[in-house]
Amino acid sequence: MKGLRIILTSIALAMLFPLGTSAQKTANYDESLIKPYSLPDPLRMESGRKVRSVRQWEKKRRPELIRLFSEEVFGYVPGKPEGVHFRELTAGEAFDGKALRKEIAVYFDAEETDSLVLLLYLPKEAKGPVPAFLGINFFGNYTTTLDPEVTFPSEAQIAADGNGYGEKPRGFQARRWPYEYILSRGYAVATFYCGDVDPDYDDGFTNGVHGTIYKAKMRTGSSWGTISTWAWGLMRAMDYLESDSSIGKVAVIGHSRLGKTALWAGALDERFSMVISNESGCTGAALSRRAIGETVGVIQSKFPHWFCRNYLKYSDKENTLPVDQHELLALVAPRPLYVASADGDKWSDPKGEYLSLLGAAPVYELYGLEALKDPDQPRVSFPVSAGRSAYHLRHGRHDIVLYDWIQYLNFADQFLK
Ligand code: GTR
Repeated sequence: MKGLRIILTSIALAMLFPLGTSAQKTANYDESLIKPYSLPDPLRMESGRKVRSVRQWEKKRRPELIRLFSEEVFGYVPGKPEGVHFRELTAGEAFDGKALRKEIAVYFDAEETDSLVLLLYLPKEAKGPVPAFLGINFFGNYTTTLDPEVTFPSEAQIAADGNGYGEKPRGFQARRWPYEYILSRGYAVATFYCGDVDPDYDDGFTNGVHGTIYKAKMRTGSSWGTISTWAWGLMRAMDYLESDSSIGKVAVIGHSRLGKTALWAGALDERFSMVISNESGCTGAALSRRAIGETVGVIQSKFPHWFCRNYLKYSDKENTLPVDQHELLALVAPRPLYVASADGDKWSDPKGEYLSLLGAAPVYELYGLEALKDPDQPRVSFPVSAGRSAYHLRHGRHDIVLYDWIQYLNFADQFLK
């Protein structure tokens, strides 16, 4: 069955990307080859009417943009299922007694058919609620730290995943999660494995919560792809965090595909007090209409399951998109938003990520807030911020490193404490 689905998907993709389209071409990094484009105005309704007040934005344009991103890009995200509940699985001290560690099962239904496991570290000396960062990890909670007490996946979890869960060594991506430093700055950190919600491969829409909780049979043009599913997982993790009296304001953060996810979750769910995109690139922070580095066509030739099917219409036709990614960023307003790029990560189009942030400025300004306006991209290692928007271009490759976290913490100090 799975084999047949893969063959059918390959045939469908071959029809959508015949030889010579962008799926086969090498990426363009040449700015001079960008075709002229004009960005949709975040403050102009589909009807052509201009948005003139915060009320019009919140009541009309914001919901309209959420509908457009749901319908044409990511697929509709369902609300909170009735039976969501939590259970603490483990609790203890970590990092030489400086932190408390908890592992919490977030069950998606009353019957406990499926769940995600949230790994949460809290500074031990904290008095009162502490602000927290919430982000998904790529390979499992146990790969984010060398803390030996973090539970290794069970045989059943490994089998249900079917995507190499458990193969990476403990602490494999610990460098990306500088827990002790984040805790020392007075923040809690929470993370869960993306595959707990939806394993990251195209299985024809049956694995993850699509199959277990939603019993999906048919995938329509606007059915939720994997990024929407991960964003839904972030909201379920948030359901837990808001129930925990030791947690204050929460920033949602993500790197790369999980940065696209953080933006989409942050756009949809205003319980996230701050949103951070680390090198989210194509269909994350980067403007699609620049079609430079990874494009809408290229990304879907490799990861068709991330998006809704309607998005395929826009492969190599970015100018026909009813939205562009600056409008995804604008959906975060008036909350603090941080976008970061790396100079060696041309695939993510660093300049397009910065221009996108500028494109979101009119919505921040509608709220009477200052926003980044300088048309020149900031230099490497010179973080900039204005009002509630911030940006940096880090030196180095596609990654999330301590330098990035330091900037996020400095920015968060202004808003979350
Ligand atoms: C790449 C993909 C990017 C980015 C990245 C990642 O292969 O082309 O869009 O999401 O993966 O998630 O690391």
